[in-house]
Amino acid sequence: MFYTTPQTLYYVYIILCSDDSYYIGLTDDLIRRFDDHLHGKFETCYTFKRRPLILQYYETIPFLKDAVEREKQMKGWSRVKKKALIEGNFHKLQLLSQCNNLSHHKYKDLEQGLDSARPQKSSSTLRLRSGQLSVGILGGGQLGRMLLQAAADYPVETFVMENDENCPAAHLCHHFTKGDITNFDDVYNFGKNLDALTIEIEAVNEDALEKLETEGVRIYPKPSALRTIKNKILQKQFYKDNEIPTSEFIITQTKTDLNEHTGFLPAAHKLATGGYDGRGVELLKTKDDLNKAFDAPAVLEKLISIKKEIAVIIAVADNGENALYPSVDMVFDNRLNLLDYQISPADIAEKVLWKVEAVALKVVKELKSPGIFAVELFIDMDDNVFVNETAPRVHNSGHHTIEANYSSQFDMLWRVMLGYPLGSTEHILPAAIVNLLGAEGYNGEALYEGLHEILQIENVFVHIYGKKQTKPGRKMGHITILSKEKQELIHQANRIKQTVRVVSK
Ligand code: AIR
Repeated sequence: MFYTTPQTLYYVYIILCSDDSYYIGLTDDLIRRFDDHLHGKFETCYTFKRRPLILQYYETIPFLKDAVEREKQMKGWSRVKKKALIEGNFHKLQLLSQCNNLSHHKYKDLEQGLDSARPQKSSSTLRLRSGQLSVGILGGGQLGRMLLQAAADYPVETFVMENDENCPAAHLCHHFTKGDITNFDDVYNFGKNLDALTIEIEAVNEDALEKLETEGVRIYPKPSALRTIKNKILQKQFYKDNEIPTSEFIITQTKTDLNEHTGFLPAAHKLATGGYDGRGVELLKTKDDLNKAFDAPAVLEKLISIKKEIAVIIAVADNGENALYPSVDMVFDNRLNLLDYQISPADIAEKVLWKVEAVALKVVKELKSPGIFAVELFIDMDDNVFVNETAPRVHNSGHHTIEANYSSQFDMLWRVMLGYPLGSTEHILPAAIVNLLGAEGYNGEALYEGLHEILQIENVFVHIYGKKQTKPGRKMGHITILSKEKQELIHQANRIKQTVRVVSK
């Protein structure tokens, strides 16, 4: 019987930095290492600051001792000599070496390209070879769908996991995986061969994300930031610990806990985890509403007399650079507790705007994570600013940016995840959006009424999310209106609300 021991291969490589200098390194996994350089893993290493980097040359060397020797040797070479090696100009190299240092012949493997250096199991090799990073999205709803629409413009291979193969994002990605985003194994297996992962809903398994992060998958937002935000109790505590203004709150574990806090009403009772789109929030105005309270861990937030609700979307790049979108006025449907329509830029005095932006920026800075964040804030009657809540992902309050801003929130997240420069957040035109919610009394296969009529209006854009089933209050789409005139935006928003209906067959 003949046994072979798997041989570890070492790679001595040369990277060209953006300032035209060369960096020489040694690794046993060329692809992963190159990726680490590209995406700033070596924050202290000077190559990171000199991005973008180009892998220029590598040699495959079977023994570590030889590889270390070779690395040392090449590090001592002049720039001209490195260049000759990269260009395969062996005549010049020979002259420069005066024929005494030709070890490159022994290990040269240029003809076969990157393939020859492919570690057996690394699926990222192929992707790098084709110049495409692979990025996964956990969740396949409308936010994932709009993210994928923007991805089509970038060199990226997209992956989506969701438990419904007919979800809004399923048919716009390159690879769909049916799975449970709250399950550790499903999330881990989905993410382990990806370069980067993002979320489009907070209810994902963050333990798996944490493990993936330690294994080198880049996660947007960082699992630590997600953990803080995902749980409303931790989120409120985070604001308090970082002296970020937020409404007063009490933590409750069971429904009966509330009996001790009737003096705190009127308040909003928010489930610690799992709520979104108006679900998981109950307004408790008086003692009589206590039966509506949640019998699970939750926060009871004192109601503020609100003049305005504002949202600010902020993008944060891997290197900490950030970009703020103009703030957005959010108008709520109190009955459904859902966003009714929104206008951007918000109509607020400059000094209040300054406060809003400063507070929103502080939230994002303290979260210490790259990604896209939506900070929702209240302005009270005295122009005090309070953070309501933060979402560590693309958000409903940024949908107008698709048409109204140079770089949309979706475009921006790709720039962040793929390591490109941040885009411009400037407005092209002021905008309003109206959410299309499933009409009361209709459950079943969705039908859209009134689209023909409203599409006759100048600068109106329809976004239907492709959800098969409608139900009362479900977010089924949104419509964007652009106009220089604020009155025109409000007028058209109301017209659209009265004209378009999502019913069922
Ligand atoms: N979403 C996530 N958090 C808040 C919102 N609105 C989006 C995501 C998610 C979808 O809503 O895109 O996948 C779920 O919508 P639905 O109607 O299927 O519950």
